[in-house]
Amino acid sequence: MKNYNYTLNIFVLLFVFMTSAFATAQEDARVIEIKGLNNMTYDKTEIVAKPGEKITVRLTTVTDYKPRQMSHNFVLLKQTADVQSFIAASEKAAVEDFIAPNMRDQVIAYTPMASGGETVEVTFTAPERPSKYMYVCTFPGHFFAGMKGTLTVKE
Ligand SMILES: [Cu+2]
Repeated sequence: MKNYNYTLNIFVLLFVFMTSAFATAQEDARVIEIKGLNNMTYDKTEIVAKPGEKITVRLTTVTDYKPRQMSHNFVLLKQTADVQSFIAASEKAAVEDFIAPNMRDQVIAYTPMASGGETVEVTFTAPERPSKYMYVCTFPGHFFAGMKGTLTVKE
């Protein structure tokens, strides 16, 4: 019985530690909710952040189509990114969840693909440099259908 209690205490301590660590990580990031829609757009195409602000983007895909027909992600690009090349390569990278492996250095942050009813998220630090940064969906055809938006960093 003594051993049992000891083990239980360890688990309780571990649980408390993990949940508090998780809560802290979530609390200091501002959550932006975005929906990926059936018509290949985001319902939010403008995000404004302070330099260095911690942001969580939470993307939910709203569609009745099958995952292979309609999924969305959120990919925030660096200003130096070659957008056309990145999109072209990533659309072909289905096995890598549509992020071209050799072009990850062009990305600030990205979520996995979310199919209908799924929610995915990514937490990142906004760039320090005030400017505009593009975010895109790399599911084939979606960028050219207009699935993009702008993160504006300003004081
Ligand atoms: Cu999409």
